[in-house]
Amino acid sequence: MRIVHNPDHHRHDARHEMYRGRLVPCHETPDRLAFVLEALRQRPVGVLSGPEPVSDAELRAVHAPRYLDFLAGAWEAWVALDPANAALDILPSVWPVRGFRHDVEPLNFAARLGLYSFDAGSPMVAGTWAAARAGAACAVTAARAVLSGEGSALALTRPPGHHAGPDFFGGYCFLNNAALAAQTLRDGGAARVAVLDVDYHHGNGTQTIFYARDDVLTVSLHGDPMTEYPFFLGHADERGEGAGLGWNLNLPLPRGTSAATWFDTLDHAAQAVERCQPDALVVALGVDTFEGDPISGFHLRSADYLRLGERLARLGLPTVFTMEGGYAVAEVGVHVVNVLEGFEA
Ligand code: SP5
Ligand code: ZN
Repeated sequence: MRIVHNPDHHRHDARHEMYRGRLVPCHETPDRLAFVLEALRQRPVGVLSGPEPVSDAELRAVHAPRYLDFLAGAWEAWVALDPANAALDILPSVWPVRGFRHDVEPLNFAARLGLYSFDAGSPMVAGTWAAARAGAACAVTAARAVLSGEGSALALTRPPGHHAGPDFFGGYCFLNNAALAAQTLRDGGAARVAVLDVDYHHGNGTQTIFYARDDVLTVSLHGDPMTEYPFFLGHADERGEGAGLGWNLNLPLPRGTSAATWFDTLDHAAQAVERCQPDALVVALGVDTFEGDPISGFHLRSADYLRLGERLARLGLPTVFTMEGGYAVAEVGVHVVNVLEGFEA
Protein backbone atom coordinates (compact mmCIF):
# COMPACT_ATOMS: atom_id res chain seq x y z
CA MET A 1 0.00 0.00 0.00
CA ARG A 2 1.15 3.49 -0.89
CA ILE A 3 0.73 6.10 1.87
CA VAL A 4 0.86 9.72 0.72
CA HIS A 5 1.21 12.01 3.70
CA ASN A 6 0.65 15.77 3.82
CA PRO A 7 3.86 17.53 4.90
CA ASP A 8 1.96 20.84 5.33
CA HIS A 9 -0.99 19.58 7.41
CA HIS A 10 0.26 21.25 10.61
CA ARG A 11 -0.15 24.67 8.99
CA HIS A 12 -3.88 24.22 9.60
CA ASP A 13 -3.89 24.66 13.38
CA ALA A 14 -6.94 26.66 14.41
CA ARG A 15 -7.85 27.31 18.02
CA HIS A 16 -11.61 27.49 18.46
CA GLU A 17 -14.87 26.31 16.93
CA MET A 18 -18.26 27.80 17.77
CA TYR A 19 -20.48 25.40 19.72
CA ARG A 20 -23.72 26.38 21.43
CA GLY A 21 -22.75 30.00 21.98
CA ARG A 22 -19.19 29.28 23.12
CA LEU A 23 -15.83 29.09 21.46
CA VAL A 24 -14.51 25.61 22.36
CA PRO A 25 -11.13 24.06 21.49
CA CYS A 26 -10.95 22.53 18.01
CA HIS A 27 -11.45 18.78 17.75
CA GLU A 28 -9.66 18.56 14.40
CA THR A 29 -6.04 19.08 15.53
CA PRO A 30 -2.57 18.42 14.05
CA ASP A 31 -1.78 15.71 16.62
CA ARG A 32 -4.45 13.49 15.00
CA LEU A 33 -2.14 12.93 12.07
CA ALA A 34 0.96 12.67 14.26
CA PHE A 35 -0.69 9.72 16.01
CA VAL A 36 -1.27 7.97 12.67
CA LEU A 37 2.38 8.46 11.69
CA GLU A 38 3.44 7.05 15.07
CA ALA A 39 1.20 3.99 14.63
CA LEU A 40 2.66 3.51 11.14
CA ARG A 41 6.18 3.55 12.59
CA GLN A 42 5.17 0.67 14.84
CA ARG A 43 3.27 -1.18 12.12
CA PRO A 44 4.64 -0.18 8.70
CA VAL A 45 1.77 -1.43 6.54
CA GLY A 46 2.74 0.74 3.58
CA VAL A 47 5.39 2.84 1.87
CA LEU A 48 5.33 6.54 2.83
CA SER A 49 5.83 9.34 0.32
CA GLY A 50 4.93 12.99 -0.14
CA PRO A 51 2.43 14.37 -2.68
CA GLU A 52 3.09 15.24 -6.30
CA PRO A 53 1.91 18.68 -7.49
CA VAL A 54 -1.78 19.10 -8.31
CA SER A 55 -2.92 21.53 -11.02
CA ASP A 56 -5.64 24.18 -10.72
CA ALA A 57 -7.48 22.32 -13.49
CA GLU A 58 -7.61 19.20 -11.32
CA LEU A 59 -9.07 21.19 -8.41
CA ARG A 60 -11.60 22.85 -10.76
CA ALA A 61 -12.86 19.45 -11.88
CA VAL A 62 -14.48 19.23 -8.43
CA HIS A 63 -14.64 22.79 -7.00
CA ALA A 64 -15.96 26.08 -8.42
CA PRO A 65 -13.20 28.49 -9.53
CA ARG A 66 -14.65 31.38 -7.48
CA TYR A 67 -14.67 29.18 -4.36
CA LEU A 68 -11.03 28.20 -4.91
CA ASP A 69 -10.10 31.87 -5.40
CA PHE A 70 -11.96 32.71 -2.18
CA LEU A 71 -10.06 30.06 -0.19
CA ALA A 72 -6.70 31.06 -1.66
CA GLY A 73 -7.23 34.73 -0.73
CA ALA A 74 -9.19 34.34 2.51
CA TRP A 75 -6.41 35.01 5.01
CA GLU A 76 -5.16 38.11 3.20
CA ALA A 77 -8.72 39.48 2.99
CA TRP A 78 -9.35 38.73 6.68
CA VAL A 79 -6.24 40.61 7.78
CA ALA A 80 -7.06 43.46 5.38
CA LEU A 81 -10.33 43.99 7.30
CA ASP A 82 -8.30 44.83 10.41
CA PRO A 83 -4.59 44.14 11.08
CA ALA A 84 -5.58 42.89 14.56
CA ASN A 85 -7.35 39.96 12.81
CA ALA A 86 -3.91 38.40 12.23
CA ALA A 87 -4.17 37.11 15.82
CA LEU A 88 -7.64 35.58 15.29
CA ASP A 89 -9.05 32.53 13.52
CA ILE A 90 -11.50 33.19 10.68
CA LEU A 91 -15.09 32.20 11.52
CA PRO A 92 -18.27 33.13 9.63
CA SER A 93 -21.27 34.73 11.29
CA VAL A 94 -23.78 35.49 8.53
CA TRP A 95 -25.28 33.14 5.91
CA PRO A 96 -27.60 33.43 2.90
CA VAL A 97 -30.54 31.09 3.63
CA ARG A 98 -33.45 30.16 1.32
CA GLY A 99 -34.51 33.06 -0.86
CA PHE A 100 -31.19 34.93 -0.66
CA ARG A 101 -28.98 35.34 -3.76
CA HIS A 102 -26.12 32.87 -4.16
CA ASP A 103 -25.13 33.92 -7.68
CA VAL A 104 -23.73 37.32 -6.67
CA GLU A 105 -20.46 37.26 -4.74
CA PRO A 106 -20.48 40.15 -2.24
CA LEU A 107 -17.43 42.40 -1.96
CA ASN A 108 -17.61 42.33 1.84
CA PHE A 109 -15.34 39.55 3.13
CA ALA A 110 -17.61 38.51 6.03
CA ALA A 111 -20.43 38.08 3.52
CA ARG A 112 -18.28 36.01 1.16
CA LEU A 113 -17.26 33.88 4.14
CA GLY A 114 -20.94 33.15 4.79
CA LEU A 115 -21.68 32.49 1.12
CA TYR A 116 -19.05 29.74 1.03
CA SER A 117 -19.68 28.03 4.39
CA PHE A 118 -22.38 26.16 6.28
CA ASP A 119 -21.21 26.26 9.89
CA ALA A 120 -19.21 28.28 12.42
CA GLY A 121 -17.28 25.21 13.51
CA SER A 122 -14.63 25.23 10.78
CA PRO A 123 -12.12 27.99 11.49
CA MET A 124 -9.51 29.00 8.95
CA VAL A 125 -6.02 30.26 9.80
CA ALA A 126 -3.07 31.65 7.81
CA GLY A 127 -1.91 28.18 6.75
CA THR A 128 -5.28 26.58 6.02
CA TRP A 129 -5.14 27.03 2.27
CA ALA A 130 -1.56 25.66 2.03
CA ALA A 131 -2.52 22.66 4.17
CA ALA A 132 -5.74 21.94 2.29
CA ARG A 133 -4.12 22.32 -1.12
CA ALA A 134 -1.27 19.96 -0.17
CA GLY A 135 -3.92 17.57 1.15
CA ALA A 136 -5.73 17.68 -2.18
CA ALA A 137 -2.40 16.87 -3.83
CA CYS A 138 -2.10 13.83 -1.53
CA ALA A 139 -5.53 12.60 -2.65
CA VAL A 140 -4.73 13.08 -6.33
CA THR A 141 -1.30 11.44 -5.88
CA ALA A 142 -2.87 8.45 -4.11
CA ALA A 143 -5.36 8.04 -6.96
CA ARG A 144 -2.57 8.29 -9.55
CA ALA A 145 -0.66 5.56 -7.69
CA VAL A 146 -3.69 3.27 -7.87
CA LEU A 147 -4.09 4.06 -11.59
CA SER A 148 -0.44 3.04 -12.04
CA GLY A 149 -1.14 -0.37 -10.57
CA GLU A 150 -0.75 0.02 -6.79
CA GLY A 151 -3.53 -2.08 -5.32
CA SER A 152 -4.33 0.53 -2.72
CA ALA A 153 -3.23 3.92 -1.40
CA LEU A 154 -4.01 6.17 1.55
CA ALA A 155 -4.16 9.97 1.38
CA LEU A 156 -2.90 10.56 4.91
CA THR A 157 -4.00 14.12 5.35
CA ARG A 158 -5.88 16.74 7.28
CA PRO A 159 -7.93 18.87 7.24
CA PRO A 160 -10.49 16.24 6.20
CA GLY A 161 -12.62 16.67 3.07
CA HIS A 162 -15.97 14.88 2.87
CA HIS A 163 -18.12 17.80 4.08
CA ALA A 164 -16.65 20.20 1.49
CA GLY A 165 -18.90 20.70 -1.55
CA PRO A 166 -18.38 22.23 -4.99
CA ASP A 167 -18.38 25.71 -3.45
CA PHE A 168 -18.68 25.41 0.31
CA PHE A 169 -16.65 24.49 3.38
CA GLY A 170 -17.79 23.22 6.78
CA GLY A 171 -17.43 20.28 9.12
CA TYR A 172 -13.65 20.97 9.36
CA CYS A 173 -13.38 20.38 5.56
CA PHE A 174 -12.26 22.77 2.78
CA LEU A 175 -11.31 20.67 -0.26
CA ASN A 176 -13.03 17.34 -0.89
CA ASN A 177 -10.16 14.86 -0.99
CA ALA A 178 -12.38 11.82 -1.63
CA ALA A 179 -14.10 13.56 -4.57
CA LEU A 180 -10.73 14.65 -5.99
CA ALA A 181 -9.49 11.05 -5.77
CA ALA A 182 -12.66 9.75 -7.45
CA GLN A 183 -12.42 12.36 -10.23
CA THR A 184 -8.73 11.54 -10.77
CA LEU A 185 -9.63 7.84 -11.10
CA ARG A 186 -12.37 8.73 -13.63
CA ASP A 187 -10.05 10.94 -15.66
CA GLY A 188 -7.37 8.25 -15.56
CA GLY A 189 -9.64 5.69 -17.22
CA ALA A 190 -11.91 4.17 -14.57
CA ALA A 191 -15.35 4.13 -16.23
CA ARG A 192 -17.21 3.89 -12.93
CA VAL A 193 -16.01 4.77 -9.43
CA ALA A 194 -17.71 4.15 -6.08
CA VAL A 195 -17.16 6.32 -3.01
CA LEU A 196 -17.97 4.56 0.25
CA ASP A 197 -18.07 6.91 3.24
CA VAL A 198 -17.75 5.24 6.66
CA ASP A 199 -17.23 8.41 8.73
CA TYR A 200 -19.78 8.93 11.54
CA HIS A 201 -21.10 12.01 9.74
CA HIS A 202 -22.91 12.07 6.40
CA GLY A 203 -20.59 12.91 3.49
CA ASN A 204 -22.75 15.81 2.36
CA GLY A 205 -20.03 17.45 0.28
CA THR A 206 -19.25 14.31 -1.72
CA GLN A 207 -22.95 13.58 -2.22
CA THR A 208 -23.56 17.10 -3.53
CA ILE A 209 -20.58 17.00 -5.91
CA PHE A 210 -21.73 13.80 -7.62
CA TYR A 211 -25.51 13.97 -7.07
CA ALA A 212 -26.51 14.34 -10.74
CA ARG A 213 -23.82 12.04 -12.15
CA ASP A 214 -24.08 8.45 -13.28
CA ASP A 215 -20.35 7.70 -13.29
CA VAL A 216 -19.65 7.97 -9.56
CA LEU A 217 -21.72 6.05 -7.02
CA THR A 218 -21.81 7.68 -3.58
CA VAL A 219 -22.70 5.55 -0.54
CA SER A 220 -22.63 6.81 3.05
CA LEU A 221 -23.49 5.18 6.37
CA HIS A 222 -23.77 7.71 9.15
CA GLY A 223 -25.61 9.11 12.13
CA ASP A 224 -29.22 10.01 11.24
CA PRO A 225 -29.29 13.69 10.20
CA MET A 226 -32.56 14.15 12.14
CA THR A 227 -30.34 14.34 15.24
CA GLU A 228 -26.72 14.24 14.01
CA TYR A 229 -24.42 16.71 12.25
CA PRO A 230 -24.58 17.91 9.41
CA PHE A 231 -28.38 17.73 9.97
CA PHE A 232 -29.65 19.04 6.64
CA LEU A 233 -28.63 16.23 4.28
CA GLY A 234 -28.08 12.48 4.48
CA HIS A 235 -31.63 11.08 4.59
CA ALA A 236 -32.46 7.70 3.06
CA ASP A 237 -34.73 9.17 0.38
CA GLU A 238 -31.86 11.11 -1.27
CA ARG A 239 -31.11 8.82 -4.19
CA GLY A 240 -29.57 11.13 -6.79
CA GLU A 241 -31.17 13.33 -9.44
CA GLY A 242 -31.48 13.35 -13.23
CA ALA A 243 -28.97 10.96 -14.78
CA GLY A 244 -27.66 10.38 -11.27
CA LEU A 245 -30.94 8.95 -9.93
CA GLY A 246 -30.06 5.69 -8.20
CA TRP A 247 -26.40 6.71 -7.89
CA ASN A 248 -26.55 7.90 -4.27
CA LEU A 249 -27.30 5.69 -1.28
CA ASN A 250 -27.68 6.96 2.28
CA LEU A 251 -27.85 4.54 5.20
CA PRO A 252 -28.64 6.67 8.27
CA LEU A 253 -28.45 4.97 11.68
CA PRO A 254 -29.58 6.22 15.08
CA ARG A 255 -27.10 7.62 17.60
CA GLY A 256 -26.21 4.70 19.87
CA THR A 257 -26.07 2.11 17.06
CA SER A 258 -24.10 -1.02 18.04
CA ALA A 259 -21.10 -2.41 16.16
CA ALA A 260 -23.21 -5.46 15.13
CA THR A 261 -25.87 -3.29 13.45
CA TRP A 262 -23.21 -1.04 11.95
CA PHE A 263 -21.47 -4.03 10.29
CA ASP A 264 -24.82 -5.37 8.98
CA THR A 265 -25.36 -1.95 7.40
CA LEU A 266 -21.81 -1.92 6.04
CA ASP A 267 -22.74 -5.17 4.26
CA HIS A 268 -25.67 -3.41 2.55
CA ALA A 269 -23.35 -0.60 1.53
CA ALA A 270 -20.76 -3.06 0.20
CA GLN A 271 -23.44 -4.93 -1.77
CA ALA A 272 -24.53 -1.66 -3.40
CA VAL A 273 -20.91 -1.07 -4.40
CA GLU A 274 -20.73 -4.59 -5.88
CA ARG A 275 -23.94 -4.10 -7.90
CA CYS A 276 -22.46 -0.96 -9.45
CA GLN A 277 -19.44 -2.97 -10.68
CA PRO A 278 -17.03 -0.04 -10.37
CA ASP A 279 -13.46 -0.10 -11.64
CA ALA A 280 -12.18 1.53 -8.46
CA LEU A 281 -13.23 2.41 -4.93
CA VAL A 282 -12.63 5.46 -2.76
CA VAL A 283 -13.14 4.95 0.98
CA ALA A 284 -13.78 8.14 2.96
CA LEU A 285 -12.25 6.78 6.14
CA GLY A 286 -13.47 8.44 9.30
CA VAL A 287 -12.79 6.64 12.57
CA ASP A 288 -15.22 8.77 14.60
CA THR A 289 -17.48 5.67 14.74
CA PHE A 290 -15.33 4.63 17.75
CA GLU A 291 -17.20 4.17 21.04
CA GLY A 292 -14.83 6.64 22.70
CA ASP A 293 -15.24 9.44 20.18
CA PRO A 294 -16.06 12.69 22.00
CA ILE A 295 -18.50 14.08 19.40
CA SER A 296 -20.10 10.96 17.91
CA GLY A 297 -22.49 8.17 18.95
CA PHE A 298 -21.67 4.77 17.45
CA HIS A 299 -20.05 1.93 19.39
CA LEU A 300 -17.19 0.45 17.37
CA ARG A 301 -14.21 -0.84 19.33
CA SER A 302 -10.56 -0.85 18.28
CA ALA A 303 -10.57 -4.42 16.91
CA ASP A 304 -13.63 -3.58 14.77
CA TYR A 305 -11.39 -1.48 12.52
CA LEU A 306 -9.43 -4.61 11.52
CA ARG A 307 -12.74 -6.17 10.55
CA LEU A 308 -13.72 -3.06 8.58
CA GLY A 309 -10.48 -3.33 6.59
CA GLU A 310 -11.12 -7.02 5.91
CA ARG A 311 -14.66 -6.33 4.69
CA LEU A 312 -13.46 -3.58 2.34
CA ALA A 313 -10.72 -5.85 0.95
CA ARG A 314 -13.38 -8.44 0.04
CA LEU A 315 -14.69 -6.01 -2.59
CA GLY A 316 -11.47 -6.80 -4.47
CA LEU A 317 -11.17 -3.32 -5.98
CA PRO A 318 -8.28 -0.90 -6.50
CA THR A 319 -8.85 1.35 -3.49
CA VAL A 320 -7.95 4.88 -2.40
CA PHE A 321 -8.52 5.75 1.26
CA THR A 322 -8.85 9.36 2.35
CA MET A 323 -8.53 10.29 6.00
CA GLU A 324 -11.66 11.98 7.35
CA GLY A 325 -12.86 12.34 10.98
CA GLY A 326 -11.89 10.73 14.30
CA TYR A 327 -11.51 12.80 17.47
CA ALA A 328 -10.49 10.34 20.17
CA VAL A 329 -7.12 11.69 19.18
CA ALA A 330 -4.77 9.24 20.91
CA GLU A 331 -6.64 6.28 19.36
CA VAL A 332 -6.95 7.62 15.81
CA GLY A 333 -3.59 6.18 14.73
CA VAL A 334 -4.33 2.67 16.00
CA HIS A 335 -7.74 2.68 14.31
CA VAL A 336 -6.56 3.94 10.92
CA VAL A 337 -3.67 1.46 10.86
CA ASN A 338 -6.02 -1.33 11.99
CA VAL A 339 -8.17 -0.66 8.89
CA LEU A 340 -5.11 -0.76 6.63
CA GLU A 341 -3.77 -3.93 8.30
CA GLY A 342 -7.16 -5.65 7.97
CA PHE A 343 -7.30 -4.57 4.36
CA GLU A 344 -3.83 -5.91 3.54
CA ALA A 345 -4.24 -9.19 5.42
C1 SP5 B 1 -14.88 15.38 9.19
C2 SP5 B 1 -15.79 15.37 10.40
O1 SP5 B 1 -15.88 14.37 11.09
N1 SP5 B 1 -16.43 16.51 10.68
C3 SP5 B 1 -17.32 16.60 11.79
C4 SP5 B 1 -17.74 18.00 12.09
C5 SP5 B 1 -18.60 18.07 13.32
N2 SP5 B 1 -18.79 19.41 13.71
C6 SP5 B 1 -19.76 19.66 14.76
C7 SP5 B 1 -19.28 19.05 16.03
C8 SP5 B 1 -19.96 19.53 17.26
C9 SP5 B 1 -18.94 19.48 18.35
N3 SP5 B 1 -19.47 19.46 19.61
C10 SP5 B 1 -18.56 19.93 20.65
C11 SP5 B 1 -18.86 19.23 21.90
C12 SP5 B 1 -18.06 19.81 23.00
N4 SP5 B 1 -18.06 18.92 24.10
ZN1 ZN C 1 -17.03 12.73 11.01
